[in-house]
Amino acid sequence: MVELLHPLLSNLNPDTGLMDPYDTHRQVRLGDMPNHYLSGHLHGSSALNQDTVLYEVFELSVPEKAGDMIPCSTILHPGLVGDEFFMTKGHFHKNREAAEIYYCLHGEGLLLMQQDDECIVKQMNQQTLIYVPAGWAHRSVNVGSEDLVILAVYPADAGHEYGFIEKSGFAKRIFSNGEKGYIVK
Ligand code: M6P
Ligand code: ZN
Repeated sequence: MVELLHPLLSNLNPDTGLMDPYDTHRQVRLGDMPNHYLSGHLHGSSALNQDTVLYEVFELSVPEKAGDMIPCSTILHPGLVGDEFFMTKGHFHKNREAAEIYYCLHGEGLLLMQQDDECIVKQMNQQTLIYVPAGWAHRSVNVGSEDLVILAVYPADAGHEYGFIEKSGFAKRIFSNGEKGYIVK
């Protein structure tokens, strides 16, 4: 017999990204990303340390089966590792047929999407909606001075595959231009 899920309700604050209630809250720290930034970790007089929280994800738990969808908020804090802006790890979906919807609620960011040799960079500001088609790896980057807050919705059976990106990165990286802007390289 198919077990029906009951409707779920949460309050998602568009400015802070906090969800109430939520089922899971994940904090990703600099120490969790040893291979993602070009400059490595800690150098110079950086105020960062291994425990610095770069981003947080609040999620409602949904059974990981086809047909269901997972709603989550991401709060990507502002900052730099070396001269690269704080970013998410980035991932493919294990299920390459699973797409994803991003809706930016607050802040200024970029969404990198990559498939084979193609890497596309789209700007995200409050109210930007981006459809990430199936098969494209995706990574968010905060290029602003405030938290970047995103609502993402994706198929519950999508799964996250981090290995390829951790090893090979994205074809484009986002650096500070030393003032308030960014450079794509
Ligand atoms: C978005 C969604 C989540 C993802 C999160 C952080 O909220 O895409 O599925 O977990 O960003 O990104 P990552 O998993 O790449 O660290
Ligand atoms: Zn995803």
